[in-house]
Amino acid sequence: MMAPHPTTSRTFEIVGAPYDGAATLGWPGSRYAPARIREALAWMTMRTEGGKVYSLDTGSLLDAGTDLIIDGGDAAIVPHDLTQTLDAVSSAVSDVVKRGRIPILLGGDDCFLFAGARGIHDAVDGTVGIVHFDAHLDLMDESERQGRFSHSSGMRRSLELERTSRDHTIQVGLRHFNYPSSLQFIEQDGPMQITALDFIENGWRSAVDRIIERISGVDHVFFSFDIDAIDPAYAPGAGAHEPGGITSRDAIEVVKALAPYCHGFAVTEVNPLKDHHDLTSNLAAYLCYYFAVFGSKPAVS
Ligand SMILES: [Mn+2]
Repeated sequence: MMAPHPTTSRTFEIVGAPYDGAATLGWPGSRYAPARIREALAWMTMRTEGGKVYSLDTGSLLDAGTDLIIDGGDAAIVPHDLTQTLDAVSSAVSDVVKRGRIPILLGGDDCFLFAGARGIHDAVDGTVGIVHFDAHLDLMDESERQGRFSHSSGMRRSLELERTSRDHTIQVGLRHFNYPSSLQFIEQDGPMQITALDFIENGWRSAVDRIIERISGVDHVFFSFDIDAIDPAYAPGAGAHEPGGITSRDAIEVVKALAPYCHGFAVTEVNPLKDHHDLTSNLAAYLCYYFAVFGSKPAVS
């Protein structure tokens, strides 16, 4: 796989999207997540000394200078207008990419799967693949209740972007039940899938291998993580509770392994109103921090 950038180290920039107006099913509350995740992230970044952090997982010092993660603030969301909000978030993500940085998008509900994918897509030439962790398909086309843009249609809308490569796109963590019409779409035009059951039976290493194989050859990779991919026992602060998900350790290992291949990251649907003692915001912050620390050097082919 091509090294994503000519530089040897990469800088990450946070884009906050404190908006949950597209959570037309499930619970609202993810508008409060960016602030909580930032607060939790400060607990992690304080351990940097001389531009390094001691990784207990690897037993080594890793680069984590003060410029590893820059907080670019919140996108100029327009709470009463979903279209303007999606445009503002896509534009903020595009601006980060054009500055040569890797966006870390903090939702907000999962409508930002699409806004994030479009932001990267519109800022780069070449093909874009999407790694989408979620309990849900997000393949809704259009419905009377949810319209065309919502937290249930982000993958469907992302696949419609001109240079999104379905063949380099994969959904992971799926479980339970969905509409029969979704199966029809998946069989005809859908991305590859690793269900939560498959992930748990075969382990995170198998999932990582299959994801890397899937994204090999694409020019840019957007990694979007709906927190409900993780079991509610580990991540109770979500937009819906879907038991039978992956563990927090699984999620961390996947993020560590995939980060060097990715050109953007998003964590969506963290819901402080359903959380217990910020467990989920804290986990989301760790996913962002692992993404930056382990993704600070691009993958080399
Ligand atoms: Mn979901």
